[in-house]
Amino acid sequence: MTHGSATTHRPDHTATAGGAAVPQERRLRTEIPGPRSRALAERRAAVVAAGVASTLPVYVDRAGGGVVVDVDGNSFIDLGSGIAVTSVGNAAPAVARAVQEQVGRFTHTCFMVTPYEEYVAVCEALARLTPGDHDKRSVLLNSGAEAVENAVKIARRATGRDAVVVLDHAYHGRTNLTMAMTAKAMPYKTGFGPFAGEVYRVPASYPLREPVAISGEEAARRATAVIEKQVGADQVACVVVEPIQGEGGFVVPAAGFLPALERWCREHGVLLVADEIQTGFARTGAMFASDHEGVVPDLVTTAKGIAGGMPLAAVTGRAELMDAVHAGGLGGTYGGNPAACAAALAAIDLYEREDLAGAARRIEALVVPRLKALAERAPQVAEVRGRGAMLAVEITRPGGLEPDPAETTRIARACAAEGVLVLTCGTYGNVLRLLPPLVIGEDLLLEGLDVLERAVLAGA
Ligand code: PLZ
Repeated sequence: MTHGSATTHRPDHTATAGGAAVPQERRLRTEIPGPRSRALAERRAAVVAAGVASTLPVYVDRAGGGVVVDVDGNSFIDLGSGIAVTSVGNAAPAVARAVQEQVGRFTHTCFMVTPYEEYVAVCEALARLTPGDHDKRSVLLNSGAEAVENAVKIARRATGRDAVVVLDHAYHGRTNLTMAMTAKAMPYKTGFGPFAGEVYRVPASYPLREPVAISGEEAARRATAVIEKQVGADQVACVVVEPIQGEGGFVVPAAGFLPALERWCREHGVLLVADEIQTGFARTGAMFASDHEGVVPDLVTTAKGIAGGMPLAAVTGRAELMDAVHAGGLGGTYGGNPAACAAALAAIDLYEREDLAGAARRIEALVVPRLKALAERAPQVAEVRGRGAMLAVEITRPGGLEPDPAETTRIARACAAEGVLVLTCGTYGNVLRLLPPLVIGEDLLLEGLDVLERAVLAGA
């Protein structure tokens, strides 16, 4: 079965991986997973820890543009981008070239030992692109969780306060502090405690699941009232929010929720930390999701899309807060690794020069009407939501709000069997999320939607 996808937004980005062309097509050559992937699964079972799970156990040979090709020659339409990472396309030629050039000069010195320009240049780009035109400073790290940990360190040092406030449905990582900040027990926390202290959870804004519709301002008041009663505003170092909740279900808060939280934080000397690790870098149709409502966080955490697939993360914030930390208080052996920085500079150049935020908005304009029409025909689709190329459908038992994770998994598996990679998420495991590379060809994207539609309707 071969479906060519001739038209792409940017054929330039979809053409190569490791120097060879990756045809932009959905192509199934074997059963899924195929024999080579099954053989690798056997080797894996003998040596890889069982706690590391894979959504779609096909082993990857190459990837580029909007497709992932496995070792059996099957080519999948990629609607996941490795969880919102390869937004500029997988192995984007400009990113691959920048990394190759960099690792040929030096692979590592440790910025804390002998510094280099690439780290500085990434911090310059972050100062320019993150919300707000105040003076900013950044620290570079390796993973999203590490960025969140460091944002909390900085917030505590800068305010002299201990308490950290997070929301229901939040996801912030898998390290000890970020597990405490993450809401969902299974699979992230169960059996892994005791957790870090001084982390307090308050209600989020989840419009579909409000018993009675409330405004964003009311939802923010509900949250801040809990903080004031149960924690004390003057004890709080920071409130950490994902502007659109990611792993928790692509939950877009009611309009006004984030600005109201921002105002409350300012009034009480509490830092607002926007965790833009999943939403950042053009994904939602703006450079950062905070931009949609003009929210200017004190600290922003970024990772994922920042470096086109290389491991890099950052905390960027107001100069006076960032610089409240003593010299030597922030760092790590690999933070801001030169190859990752070179990748980030190439990826950031693509976001800006190719207007990938505009590409994300075009994806939204293409996909949302299709999903809304699907919702009319499929009673298990309770809601279509999201922004830009961060879109989702929530799946419930028809006629109500009871989550249906089994139906959600069925749909994702049916898509995979037809050559389309779709991820799930949600506190209740009942959300299908679409995170296509922003450079995906339009034909390929529409073909992916056709497959998704058929998979949903098969259960309607
Ligand atoms: N904050 C908002 O989305 C990572 C997690 C996948 P790391 N999300 C994908 C999984 O099951 O581990 C994420 C995020 C937000 C923080 C993180 C953590 O980023 O780079 O995975 O540490």
